[in-house]
Amino acid sequence: MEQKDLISKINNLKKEKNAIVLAHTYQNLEIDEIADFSGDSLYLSRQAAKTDADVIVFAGVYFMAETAKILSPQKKVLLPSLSAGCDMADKINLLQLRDFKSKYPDIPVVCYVNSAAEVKSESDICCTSANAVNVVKSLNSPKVLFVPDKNLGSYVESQLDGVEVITYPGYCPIHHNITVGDIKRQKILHPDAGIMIHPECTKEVTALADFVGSTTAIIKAVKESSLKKFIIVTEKGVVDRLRRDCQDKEFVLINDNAVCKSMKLFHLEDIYRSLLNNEYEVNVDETIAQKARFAINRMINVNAN
Ligand code: CIZ
Ligand code: SF4
Repeated sequence: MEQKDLISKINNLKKEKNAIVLAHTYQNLEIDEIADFSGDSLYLSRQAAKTDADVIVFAGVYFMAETAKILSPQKKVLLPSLSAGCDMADKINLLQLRDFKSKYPDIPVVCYVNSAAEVKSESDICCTSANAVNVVKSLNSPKVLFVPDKNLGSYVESQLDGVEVITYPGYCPIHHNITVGDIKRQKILHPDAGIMIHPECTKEVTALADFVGSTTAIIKAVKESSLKKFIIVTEKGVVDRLRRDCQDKEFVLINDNAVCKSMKLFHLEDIYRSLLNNEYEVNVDETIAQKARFAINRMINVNAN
């Protein structure tokens, strides 16, 4: 089927089923053609919470679809493939969280949204990379536990005076495997480029940044900058969108491995099939959902302040 026919079939099905498509910034660019909302996980969770659609197709990874379901329990939430997992979220389960908490009793737990629903359900508050510093600050606690991303946790600590962030040893392999050598090599090749780094990278890497921020913050900073060239140190989807939206500027992806396979699973055909056959419905046990909803809503309220 030609792309334009596929797009029109998807749009018809969306109308027929009162469905919306949410697309994460790391998705294949073609998904934006039919997405109602495209952006980072914080933005998409806000859209999931306030939509009056009956069906949400999540073009993202499993924890994002779970978060949408938690926020909109009466809606049908579809993920076009159940293999779209997140290696970072898989680094901690409920038992590991309980074990971590038992070593540091009475310290609030901040849980990066890149985690399973049951991990969120036993955390005090969630955060995303866009609001992690504000979320930790909002707790007014001299110590916090931060799961599962040790890199984001240590970045947050570096941004706050007098707060100890005790991190769980998880990480995103895509970001964690980017090295100081990668940055130095690209800097030699592109000495005039701004270096824009995601805080899921190690602290040795973020130390070399001109700017550190979430995907949305990086995109905004690039658009506002007078520089013409940037080395982008996060997942490839960000570079794809910047090349599409800022054609007067030049973008270098840090290396060819900065590609999240789970995020690239979906093409327009998959969105069509998902809508047509209601594949695959994501559900969260209501007892877990209720507790996780509290942690997610608490985050959403912090960021709205
Ligand atoms: O929060 C998100 O959407 C992710 C996974 C990255 C970012 O910085 O936006
Ligand atoms: Fe998870 Fe990393 Fe992929 Fe993001 S880029 S979805 S953190 S594995």
